[in-house]
Amino acid sequence: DKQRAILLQSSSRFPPPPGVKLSYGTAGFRADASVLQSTVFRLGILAALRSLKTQSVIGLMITASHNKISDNGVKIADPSGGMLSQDWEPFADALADAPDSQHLLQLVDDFVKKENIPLEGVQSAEISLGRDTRPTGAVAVDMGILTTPQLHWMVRARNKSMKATELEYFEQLSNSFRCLIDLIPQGSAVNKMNNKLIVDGANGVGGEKLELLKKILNGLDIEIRNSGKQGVLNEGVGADYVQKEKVVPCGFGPADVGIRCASLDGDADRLVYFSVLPNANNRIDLVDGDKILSLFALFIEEQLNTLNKRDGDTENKCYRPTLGVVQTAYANGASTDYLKHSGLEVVFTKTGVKYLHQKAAEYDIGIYFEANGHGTILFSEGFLHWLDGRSSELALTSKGSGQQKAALRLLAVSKLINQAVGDALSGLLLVEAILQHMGWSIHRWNDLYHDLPSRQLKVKVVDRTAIVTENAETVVVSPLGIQEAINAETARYPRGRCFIRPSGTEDVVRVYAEATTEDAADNLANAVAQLVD
Ligand code: 16G
Ligand code: ZN
Repeated sequence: DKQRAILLQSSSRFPPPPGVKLSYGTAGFRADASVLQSTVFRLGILAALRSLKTQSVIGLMITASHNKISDNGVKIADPSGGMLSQDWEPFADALADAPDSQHLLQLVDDFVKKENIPLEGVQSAEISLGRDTRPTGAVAVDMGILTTPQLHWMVRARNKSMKATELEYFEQLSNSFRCLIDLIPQGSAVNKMNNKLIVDGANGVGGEKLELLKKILNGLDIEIRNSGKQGVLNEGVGADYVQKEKVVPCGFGPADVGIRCASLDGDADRLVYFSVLPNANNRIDLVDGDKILSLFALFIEEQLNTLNKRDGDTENKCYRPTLGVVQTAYANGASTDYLKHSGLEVVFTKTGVKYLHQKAAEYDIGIYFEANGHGTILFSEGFLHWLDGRSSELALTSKGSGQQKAALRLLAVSKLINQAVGDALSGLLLVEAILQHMGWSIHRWNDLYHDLPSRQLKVKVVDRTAIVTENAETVVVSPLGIQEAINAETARYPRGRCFIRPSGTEDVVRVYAEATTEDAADNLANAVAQLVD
């Protein structure tokens, strides 16, 4: 009863703003920061209940990622470090929408009963709280300013009884990066002249953290721009801007032609690379998430092949782990063709990290990326266990062999790459290590395949939920007739591909079109946008 009274009293201090209905979408709750107070308070309650239910540490991250500075958002990290289990999302929606404290209390009471959540006599709830650099993110007791992936990483580490401070995070990244660099075959080091990397920090938390990480890194020449001291978060900078507009971010220009550049988003869970085109009015060659995915897949395949090379006489301890690549409909068709031609298994899910992550977790090694630059590589416990054993064995029987090195590389990748969510900082280090390993420039990497021209549009509609899709958002099933019209339009273009979907983060319907020329992609997108209007 005392707890009930406290809940009633404290929640009445944060009444929901009238007329605002929020839902726990693709990336948690996200809206203009001014309407989020009660939502954040209420999601705090959910986090505590989730912690009690799972008897684990739960994460709460305050960020609106690449969205404008006046927005904010809040989302939960589950014990694994992944996204909140989807079967709790309806409860999150109900909590956020409860009209007053009484209803809120009732909801909590019912849910505690239904889910059988232990409230007393056991371990108390523990929440790790993180925030990005937004001015509206201030909270009393927290883990301080973090990137979103750092918070997810820490939650995961805590629940594995590992140390989980920022220092451990940085050390794990720099040690495993060092390990990959030390394992580079002699003679393939990239020309030192081309070794420089310039990073756009989106005026957010990622640039600040990279400055810290850089201090303990060897073997990388990084210059960081837009690290938040002057410019405005995500304004004319950052991975979302660079990927969508295909121009240089603020602070970059003609002087950077020929240099490898990368861009993070506002909370550093997205990463894209680019190079500035000469004499092209600040246009860039974009190296997006699909190409990062392709680079990772290629490297992993190479290591697996080396590891499993038959060495003649001995009975080989071969273990073919399942390897899967996960994309969404936004993946450029040329990337999918390239991956399939390389013999990889490619599967598709709906847009949103939680869907890709879940799918990737079905493989021993699951690599996922959205074209926008969010992605990571997941390793199954079973495979890592086998790999550990195999690697120790090889250290005894054939130390220094190609096989042993391949095993060590895969182990290092599993430590470097964030197993909880896509992480721009760890992704960046892996890209850099692989480029050095291959001896590749950004141009050689970009030449793996050539993107088909594509166009994205958004259409404002009265009710975007009227559009219902299936098949990883590639087919509209309602309203009837639209898909037939899209098909007819698409058929007019060689290699045409087009789909529409309701956005999960904005009140719009998105249109994506792809074809063999810029004009064709534009025309197809425009024609289909008309159908939606
Ligand atoms: C969110 C998602 C991102 C997705 C984007 C699509 C997470 C952490 N982020 O930013 O994966 O690409 O939404 O936005 O899940 P849209 O639904 O508005 O197109
Ligand atoms: Zn983000």
